[in-house]
Amino acid sequence: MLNRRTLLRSTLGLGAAGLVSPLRLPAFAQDATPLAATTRTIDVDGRAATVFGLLRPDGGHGLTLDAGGRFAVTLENRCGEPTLIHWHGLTPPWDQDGGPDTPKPLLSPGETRAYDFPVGEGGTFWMHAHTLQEQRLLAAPLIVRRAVDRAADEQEVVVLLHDFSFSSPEDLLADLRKPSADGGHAMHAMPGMPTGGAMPGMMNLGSMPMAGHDMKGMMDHGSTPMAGMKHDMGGMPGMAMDLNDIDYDAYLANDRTLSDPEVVRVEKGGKVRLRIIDAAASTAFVIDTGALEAALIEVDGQPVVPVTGRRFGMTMGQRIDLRVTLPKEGGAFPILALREGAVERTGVVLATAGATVAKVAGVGSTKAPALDLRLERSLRAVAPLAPKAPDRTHVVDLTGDMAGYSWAMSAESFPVKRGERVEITLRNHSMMSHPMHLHGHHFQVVAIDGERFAGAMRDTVLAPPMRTVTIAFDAQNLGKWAFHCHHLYHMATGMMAFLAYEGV
Ligand SMILES: [Cu+2]
Repeated sequence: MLNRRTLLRSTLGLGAAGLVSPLRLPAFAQDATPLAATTRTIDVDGRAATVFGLLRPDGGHGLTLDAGGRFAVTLENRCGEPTLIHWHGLTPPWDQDGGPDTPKPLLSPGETRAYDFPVGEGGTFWMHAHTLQEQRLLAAPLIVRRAVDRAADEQEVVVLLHDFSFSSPEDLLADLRKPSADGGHAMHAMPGMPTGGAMPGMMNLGSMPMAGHDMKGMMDHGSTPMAGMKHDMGGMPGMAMDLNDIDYDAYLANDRTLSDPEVVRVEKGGKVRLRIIDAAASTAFVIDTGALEAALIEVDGQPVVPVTGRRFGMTMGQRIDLRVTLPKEGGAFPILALREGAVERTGVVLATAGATVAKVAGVGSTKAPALDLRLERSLRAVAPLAPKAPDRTHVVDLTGDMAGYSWAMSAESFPVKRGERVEITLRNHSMMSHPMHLHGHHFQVVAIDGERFAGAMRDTVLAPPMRTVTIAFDAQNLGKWAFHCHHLYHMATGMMAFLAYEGV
């Protein structure tokens, strides 16, 4: 375990060049929580892996803060290479947001930077490097607890999900960009689907092969049946979406696989609030609560009218808060995260005292469904935006070229002015889903395929293939904010833009 003394001592070991002692930080930082971006070793199915992490002096991973208070943190770079951390879902002043050079530069090895801003209203957030280092697990929970959470008679369990590879992210990206023998991108995870020449370009929908896929089965999600709604993919017969670009070596829940999962001790008849974070670089999951019925109470740290079910999709960057009640007789209850469209899975086990914890295999017998918008369509914000006509609208076209593995948004910069109600319509013209994240703001989902409704407040929304999602927000946080796909390799190959305030 690292304590503050060892942290400081090893900082000194890095030499004086990058040293910034906490004593030289501004006065407000004196009582700040020190956080170190550093390396650590984890065990992945019996094999040691050196990964990054974000450790407090007590050895804990990530941060837990009180709503309404301050985000007073000093971030020290002990990674041995330049890095910076983004506070995903918080709404700080722009210069403390943590994207590289937007506007602050990366931290050099050994450098420390102080942060201080109002942490906001609470919820499940997270923090991560806005670089390829995210793939190397430079991510951690950032939990902001409300007074009502602290007073609640329920146990909180945080679950951070990852996709893990022993290969470097640079190698994974080079592999994605490598043309296959017939000029197309090698598609790893669509068995039964022709690769390369059969899919000459993401936009060429007319040539999309059927490939024997039962899309109805794939989309049969299990949660929140919406009687009377038209089928999610009803307008697109014969289209096949591309789900997973990378076959990972492991899928992790709190750094562990199902060969040795975290077993959380819970009380018979007790209430548990699961704060689940999809911190994976390029993997969406379907959360499966198994024998326990769950109530979805928040998405992206924002309360929603509760939706009950046992399966809830979540894409990269998103968080879901689920409330479950353990049966009075107790037992062991796996909470699984199923890899979208695939058999792999990870998870934790909730177990009461004395319960037998049965082994759960790391692969299931059937593929998990693909994420769709049925759950999104059913969500209603507890605190929606006040109704208002937009002062400004943007249409953002999301496109990709699978052959060269490059992705794009229709402009690099989307202007707004402070005080405006802004609506942005995301039109996905590609055959991959894009989790679109806007920094510095909470937005509301206000339409799907042009059909308006008062949906969830969020900071990351899924735009599935050939679908249109409209978000709205009040522009009140000056800056030039990153606005991008949260698929790490889509972002790295072009799906990155900015929301640019006039005068910044
Ligand atoms: Cu994307």
